[in-house]
Amino acid sequence: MALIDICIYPDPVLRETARPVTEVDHYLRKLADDMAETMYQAPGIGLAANQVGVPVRLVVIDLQKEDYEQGLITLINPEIVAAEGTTTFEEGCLSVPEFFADVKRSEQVTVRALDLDGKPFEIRASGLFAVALQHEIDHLSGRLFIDHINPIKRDIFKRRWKKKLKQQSDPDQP
Ligand code: K1U
Ligand code: ZN
Repeated sequence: MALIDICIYPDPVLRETARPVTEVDHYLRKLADDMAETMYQAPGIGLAANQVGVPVRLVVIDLQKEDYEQGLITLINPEIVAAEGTTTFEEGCLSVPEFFADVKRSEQVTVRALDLDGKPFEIRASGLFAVALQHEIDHLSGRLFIDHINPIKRDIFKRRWKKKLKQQSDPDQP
């Protein structure tokens, strides 16, 4: 297994629509393994392939540390096939480090996907599991959690982010 660099906002790959997986082969399994290791090391509870610079429809999630029964789950070509209710959760993103904001999403979702053997499966999730699934599936459409926050907060975020990036590239600037 190997660690992969996580792409940071505003990297354009984060805005790409990921292409569907057509073959579950050795390369895809290796990418899923490396993504899981990268997610654990970050640490995070999920990771989408766009975030490691590969725009394909592949997601890993592990919520065991958050007291969920659900351990590592790999989802290939995931699709939300049903959604119910609404919930608000303070989200973060490994591609937007150190920024957190409340996001309103569906409270329960049913997701259909393929596993690493290419076999279809369906999961019904609620709470943080449902939030994480929606957050990761959004990544595959080039959508970030900051796209869901109110426009005033988003403008403040964008201004602060620009300043932070400028400071990182030229630490002597005031
Ligand atoms: O996609 C990502 O960037 C991963 C992201 C997933 C996520 C977090 C919170 C709500 C929805 C989706 C993260 O894992 S950010 C890190 C984080 O929230 C966390 C890290 C360790 C333990 C618990 C949470
Ligand atoms: Zn994210």
